[in-house]
Parts: sequence; C-alpha cells; structure tokens
Amino acid sequence: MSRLRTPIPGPKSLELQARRKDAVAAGVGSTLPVYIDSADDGLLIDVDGNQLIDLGSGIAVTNVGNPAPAVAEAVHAQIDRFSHTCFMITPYEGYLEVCEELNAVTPGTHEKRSVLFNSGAEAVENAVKIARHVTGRQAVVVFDHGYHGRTNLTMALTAKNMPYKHRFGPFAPEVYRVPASYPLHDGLTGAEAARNAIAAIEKQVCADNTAAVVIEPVQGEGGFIAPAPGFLPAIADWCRERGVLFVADEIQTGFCRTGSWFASDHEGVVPDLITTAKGIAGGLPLAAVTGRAEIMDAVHVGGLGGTYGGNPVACAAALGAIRTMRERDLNAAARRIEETVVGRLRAVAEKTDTIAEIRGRGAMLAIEFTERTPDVAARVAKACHEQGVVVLTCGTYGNVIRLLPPLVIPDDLLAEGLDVLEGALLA
Ligand code: PLZ
Repeated sequence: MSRLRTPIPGPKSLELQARRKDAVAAGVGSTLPVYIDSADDGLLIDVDGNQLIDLGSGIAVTNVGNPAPAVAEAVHAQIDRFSHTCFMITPYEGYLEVCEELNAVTPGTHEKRSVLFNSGAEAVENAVKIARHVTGRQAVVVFDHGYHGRTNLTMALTAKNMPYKHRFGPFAPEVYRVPASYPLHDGLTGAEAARNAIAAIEKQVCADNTAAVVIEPVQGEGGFIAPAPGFLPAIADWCRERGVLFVADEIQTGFCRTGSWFASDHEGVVPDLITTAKGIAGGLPLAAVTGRAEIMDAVHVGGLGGTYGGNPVACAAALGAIRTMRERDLNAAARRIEETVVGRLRAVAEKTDTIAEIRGRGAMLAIEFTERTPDVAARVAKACHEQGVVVLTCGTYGNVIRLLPPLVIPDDLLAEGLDVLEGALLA
C-alpha cells in the first residue's frame, strides 16, 4: 500500500520502542507501538514516514480532527496570554464559557451548573461525591460490562478484572453491580432487562440507600453495547421516583460521537448528572460534571476542585472544539459515517460466519465475533495494524473490534480503511 514506506512498526519506531523499555513503566501498554510524528485529519504520520489511517481517534477524543484548526488556534492564543492561574485562586472567563456551553448542549432544558476536571475518572469520582453529598446516601449502582476509569473508586465501578483491577484492590466500598441490557446475549426487551436490573437493586441495596445509578448510555470498553430501547428510560424513571440520581457517563459517547450531542438524547433521557471528557477539548485534558443546578449548588464552597481542573488552555481548546462541532455539523457527519460503515460491514457479515453482530450508533461502531474469546478480534486487529489501519478492540470477552473514526474523516480515507478491514475480516 502506497501509504506505507516500511513494515509496521518501522525501524525508527522499533528503536524508540527499545528505548522505551528502559524508561517507561511496563504497566502502560500501547495497542500499536508506532511512534507518531504528526497527524492530518484521519491520518497519523509516524517517525518512519508511514501514513496510518486512524479509525480510533485516540479512543474517541479527536472527534473534531487532528489537529483541528480551531483548537490549535485557540490553544496558541491562550498559551501566549497565560497558561495557568488555578481557577480556585484567581478565575478566568474561559472556564465560565465552557460551563455555559456544557449547560446548553447537555440533555434537558432545566437550569444547570458545571464543574471542570482533568480526566474522565476524576469526573466520575466527583459525580459520585456530589450524589452522595446531596442525597445523604452511600450506595452506587453500576452495571455488568461497565467501564468508568482506573482510580480507586472508578476501578470499583468498572466491571472487568483484567487488566483494570487485577491485584489493585482493595476497592472502594458501597458499589453494587447489576445486570445490563445486552440485546445480542440476553435477547431481552429494554423493559425486561430494566426489570431485572431494578429487582437486583431492590434486593441488594434498596433505593433508600442508593445515592446514584451510574451508567454509560452506550457501553464503551465493555463492548460498544447499546441497550435495548426502553432500558435507559425505565431505569431513569425508577431513579426519579425513588430519589436516586441518574448519572450518565457520556465520557466516550459524548460530543457528537453517536450522531447526537449525547447518547442520552437518542431516547430522550435527561440525566440528573452527566460526566464528560475525551471529545470535549479536541485532545487536551479536560473533563466535567454537569447537572441540575439545585444538586450541583448543594455542595459547600471548596468541596469540589483541583489544581488543574478547567485549565485555561484546555478550556480554550474546548471552545474551539465545540465551535467546530456546530459549524461542521458533526452530528450529521457521525450519522453519515454510520450509514457507510454499517452498510459495508453488514454485507461483509453475510459472507462469513465469524461475525455475530454489526452494531453501534453514529461513529461508535463495532463488530462482535461469534467466538467469546479474543482470538479472532486480535487476529483481525493485527492484520489491520500491519496494513496501517488503526482499529481498537474492546469487550468483556475481548471479542469486539470497535471503530471510532474522527468525525471529519474524508470519505475516501474511510473507504480505504474499510477496504483493509474487509480484507482482514474475510481472510
Ligand atoms: N468513563 C465511559 O470510556 C475512558 C480508557 C481506556 P479517563 N475510556 C478509555 C483505558 O484503558 O484506560 C473512560 C470511559 C468512560 C470513564 C473513562 C475514564 O476516562 O479520561 O481515561 O480517566
């Protein structure tokens, strides 16, 4: 393929990979140890001059492109003015503007407030802090296949042991896990799956002890699992009736990824609190909790914060990213990507019995293989990587290939990436 100049990884990447072993802790992995030198909307260019087609967006981060002109411009302008003051010491307008945008674009027209952090895990931790504080209850309910981060509390919220939790315990208490809706595996309607989840909550904890239900509206790391229609609204209704806060973790699904601003929008679900990160700032570290004003304002002054939360450069990047989402109508772009990819992959699935399902929403799409072991997904991913196409795997059973292209990916580049994937699937 003309985009590749060397085998993958190339000689310079191999050199860096050897150097890395003596410098970087072994516990942090890399899906594809190809060292990146620059990027160009949908392409990652490595140190050997190879052009890789990016169908991962750095795990749903560079939704607006990489580098996105509006993000780069805003970052340059801000870093020349000031890099940091600490919002808790002397505030600045950019933080306010990001909160105003978040309050406007997140589901629901009620009055909202936001608070900014650095990473998704930190946002989830803080959503739980706020929920416990305002309800005076301690229990947090999460779901099978859920993923919420790698800090101590969020490891407890995360379902999968390996690699996230293995030998990292003890974990935070008062976390209860209940069945999710996984249509391919459980064959249940949304209402049936919700009844099971609610019955489990009532048996194991009871609403009176429950501060929050924390849920990804489309589960990400767990396998790109969209719940059966009706599941999310039924859980949200139960929460509302019982005074339990419904917390949507939209860290992977947010900011146009699923073809609407947030995945909760697809079923008209209005969360009490919503956590965001990843796509919010076009690659700079920023995260947020947004929620009902009366909940968010219930916490005492000084109870929320952090040195870098809402860093001015990250805020400038977020404003550039959100402007790009509006100007380029990236919700529509995500829906077009869905049409293209699903159409092509469903045709491929007809030709092989290794594929159990093609699914997803917008540009958050997945192939689940029939075998509930990682073998086929790993083989397909490896074949794609060797041909310069970055795809990721996921799933409780590791048997899912996920696609998260930047929403601005040119049509011909997406088609080229899919050609390679199709070849790998049918090999
Ligand atoms: N909630 C729904 O998807 C991050 C992490 C992959 P941080 N997902 C990718 C890995 O192996 O670490 C994520 C998410 C959802 C929370 C998080 C955590 O966000 O910014 O990685 O802390």
